[in-house]
Amino acid sequence: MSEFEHSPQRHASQVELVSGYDVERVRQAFPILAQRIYGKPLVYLDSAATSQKPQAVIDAMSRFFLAENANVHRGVHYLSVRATEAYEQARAKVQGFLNAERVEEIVFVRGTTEAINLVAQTYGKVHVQAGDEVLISAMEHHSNIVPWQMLCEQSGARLRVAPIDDAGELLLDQLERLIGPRTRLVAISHVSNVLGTVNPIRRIVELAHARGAPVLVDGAQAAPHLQVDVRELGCDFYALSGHKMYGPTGIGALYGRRELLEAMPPYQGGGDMILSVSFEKTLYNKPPYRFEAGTPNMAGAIGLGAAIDFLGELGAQAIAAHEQAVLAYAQRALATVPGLRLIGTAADKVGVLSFVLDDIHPHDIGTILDREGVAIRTGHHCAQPLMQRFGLAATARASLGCYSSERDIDALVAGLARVREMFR
Ligand code: C6P
Repeated sequence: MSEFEHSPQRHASQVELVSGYDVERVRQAFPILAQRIYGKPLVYLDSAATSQKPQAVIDAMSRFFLAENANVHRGVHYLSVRATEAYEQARAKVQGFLNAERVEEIVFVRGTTEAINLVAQTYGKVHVQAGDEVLISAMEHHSNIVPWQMLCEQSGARLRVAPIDDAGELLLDQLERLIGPRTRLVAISHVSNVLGTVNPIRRIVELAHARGAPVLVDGAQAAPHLQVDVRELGCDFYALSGHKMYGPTGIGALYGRRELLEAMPPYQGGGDMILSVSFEKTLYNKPPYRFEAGTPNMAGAIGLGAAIDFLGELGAQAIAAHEQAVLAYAQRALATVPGLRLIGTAADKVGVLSFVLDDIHPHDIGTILDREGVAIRTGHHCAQPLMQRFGLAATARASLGCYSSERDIDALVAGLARVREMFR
């Protein structure tokens, strides 16, 4: 037992009883988790930065390179046709995952960052003029701030910011007041990467649509944890990253409502985004190809498709129930650590636990935990304005995935005891 009240034994196996979810079996699907770090079992609590990859995703990608690799949409030969089918099948899997109405509404991109930049530089360029406004929130990741700042600088528009309270919840009445006749777009995270807060997207969409403003949702941190249904949310754009949802890096998706995508100019110029090119005039391809210039990340898309299959096999609800149980266990356990303050205590949140511990620098916490085999992220988490809102330069952040267990939390709490010992 650690120096704290927290007793690992007392809570053991509660999670399994709550959700009937076999986390040990889930862990076996992730070969990387079996290794030891500095002679200690790896405790991976950094899934919000990037998730680990199940064998099924690794296999799907190597199968592609071993047996299917060829350029897509370009060749008449067997492999090219096969690669094209696999790539387009992956698009259909993303469509199913998001419950989008049409497969043409899914654009493959590098990740959430590129998806948001794409919307800012296409939809935004057309619709946002001098004097207009783009509304974001105080809890956004830099990826959902900087592209809008750039657009505002280019267009002379104004960036407005909806505030949050001390728990890390959006102040909806203030957000509502900030949506005015000049609001051309509301861009908001579904889930905060620092606080774990789940934002009430449906309600925000209602408020924005009532004033004629479309809504882009940054779904980077929601897609791995929640059942996402873009039609139920009613949003106009939804961005996600493959690597945070057990897929590979370098691939992500932008959902855009068909009418909006069809009216948007291209993002980048090059191969595959055209119907015809002459030196006098180029005719652009239809969505989604209009937005996918150049040879795409084919293996990445196929890996993302395999990740979606993996998530589907586990079941979004089962994953959410499991992660909520581990989150509750972690909240109880961390409450026993003297001097620890959680940042982000929203009623509706996912398994992201940001904290500060006395006046110990988060980097020191991260470094000491690392030697115990415990991987967390420390720093500003690419959300500097949010850090400023809480008067902090940095936090330590432990984040959960479908493979996280009570044992990981026990190791974290034991590691924090070690941190405190070293700073006594
Ligand atoms: N957050 C984190 O440790 P990319 O890098 O494009 O895959 O995702 C960007 C991004 C956008 N929005 C949110 C809410 C995010 O959390 C992230 C990535 C990681 O929190 C890396 S900074």
